[in-house]
Amino acid sequence: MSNLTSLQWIRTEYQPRLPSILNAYLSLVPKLHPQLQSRELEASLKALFPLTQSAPIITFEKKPVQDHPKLKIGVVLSGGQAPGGHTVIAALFDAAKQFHPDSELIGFKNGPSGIVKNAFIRLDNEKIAPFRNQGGFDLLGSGRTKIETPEQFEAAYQTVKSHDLDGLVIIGGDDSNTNAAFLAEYFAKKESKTIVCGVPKTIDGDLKNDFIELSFGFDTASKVYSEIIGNLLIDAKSSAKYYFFIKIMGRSASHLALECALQTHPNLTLISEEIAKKNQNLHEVIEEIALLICQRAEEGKNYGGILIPEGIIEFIPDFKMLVNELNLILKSATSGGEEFAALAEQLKLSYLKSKLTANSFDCLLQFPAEVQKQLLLDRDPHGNVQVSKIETERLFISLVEKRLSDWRKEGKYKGAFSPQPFFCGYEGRSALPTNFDCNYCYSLGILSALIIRWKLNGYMACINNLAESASEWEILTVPLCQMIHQENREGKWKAVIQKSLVNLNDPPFLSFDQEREEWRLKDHYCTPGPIQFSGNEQIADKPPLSLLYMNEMKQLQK
Ligand code: FBP
Repeated sequence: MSNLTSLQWIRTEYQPRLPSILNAYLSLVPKLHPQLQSRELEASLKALFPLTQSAPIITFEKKPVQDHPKLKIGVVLSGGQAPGGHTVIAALFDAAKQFHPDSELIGFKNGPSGIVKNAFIRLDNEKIAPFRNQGGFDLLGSGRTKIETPEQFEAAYQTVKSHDLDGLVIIGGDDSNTNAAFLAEYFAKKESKTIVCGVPKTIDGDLKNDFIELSFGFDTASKVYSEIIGNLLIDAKSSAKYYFFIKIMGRSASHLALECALQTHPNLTLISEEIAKKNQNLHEVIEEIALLICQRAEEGKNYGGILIPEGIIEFIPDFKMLVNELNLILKSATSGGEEFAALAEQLKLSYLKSKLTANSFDCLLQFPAEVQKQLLLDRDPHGNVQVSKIETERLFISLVEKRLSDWRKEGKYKGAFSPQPFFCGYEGRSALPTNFDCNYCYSLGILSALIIRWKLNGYMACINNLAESASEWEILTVPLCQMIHQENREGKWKAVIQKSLVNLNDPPFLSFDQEREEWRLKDHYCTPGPIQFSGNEQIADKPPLSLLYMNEMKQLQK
């Protein structure tokens, strides 16, 4: 018996819209991009990518093509879920079969570790059909293993060789695509026939650069969160007694929080990148929230909504310092004698007092016991704190409560404060993808198949002009190493694809900045409502506002 609901079934039948140029993709052949040229890499990057460094930026043109070869393609879903991953896979399958009916697609299971361990499933129409345009990554599973050691690279090579793959498609974020660039170089060195192609995925929206306008999944996640936030804001106004402290997912960058703010107009939205720029410490951030609550109370409004980006703790200087110091202490404790882990609970704080700087220890002491525990326990495989597990919304509530109670004693605050924490997180990553994400992902899947068909090793599939309707979208493929730069991570230089943070000079932030004063005391709440899949195209196919604002700027610059 099927587990699909009626809506899910209907979505499996959705026919994604394609950029006009992709309608005839069987007659497309690569050509040098007429305007964009690869930049010359700096010496240290040239040394890392001797074989793939000078690849040009490519687009496609229509030309008669006699026939196409049979293709064997491997695909992997890497990192956090993002709505649309299954649609990329469905498109890859459809295009490979269109190129040649005997083409094959295999899926590596549970992320990049599936490539290393050669854990895979064969994908056919029957397996893919119920996953068309569905959320989540459950067709293959996902994982965060990085292919880093020489043994892992060799194992990956042996895997693709054993399957005689023409191409390997890595659907992932900045780290996974950095990995894809290195795998492409490794396979080239081995003179492997397998070419590697990247697809830009992450709800966080931070895989963005001169060539990538947006990663897939951002649109759906922001719409899922905006629906919830809009509802909460109207609830706050209706009962007039709650303050919702809403944490918005996004490991580092605040793109999702900013998009949701533009969609719903909460009373206050913290933007991590702005906090870092102003060098605001935790005390100042808490003061800003408490002041808002105080001013609203003076107008008789003891309710409201505040958005907090998930990654904020890494942008508030004193908080960041504490987290960095804890990361170092806990890392050495686990790789060394597991000193810290072995300590009895009641001794842990005094141990930390002896190791942390005085400022960091004071910072830790301000936090509720539960948040202290979260900061101390959970580390990701790279030894860093897992920001999605820190309940910043509760932490902020508790610190704001303290500040308001001090002000109450001083006679500065007379309101009622009844806070409610809320986390907009995992539910956004596996929702049914919007039409925008379905159209975008199907186009990305077809472009990836073209990249493999024409043996373009080490390329990222890029679709641009996304603010316009799908038929107007443009396609190009860019060498992954063009997106890589050297970054200082914990004192060591690493070649990585840069995470794109919110740019405070770009139109999405500027228009938020222009309007936010109005949203503080007056209630300009908006309810975007649930995602629409049909009906008025202005609603059902609407791209994210951030994209529309960026596009307005580009149009003006033309
Ligand atoms: P990706 O960058 O891999 O797409 O993942 C993003 C994300 O959803 C973040 O927003 C969040 O902080 C993190 O994953 C949560 O990771 P986990 O699934 O390991 O809890």
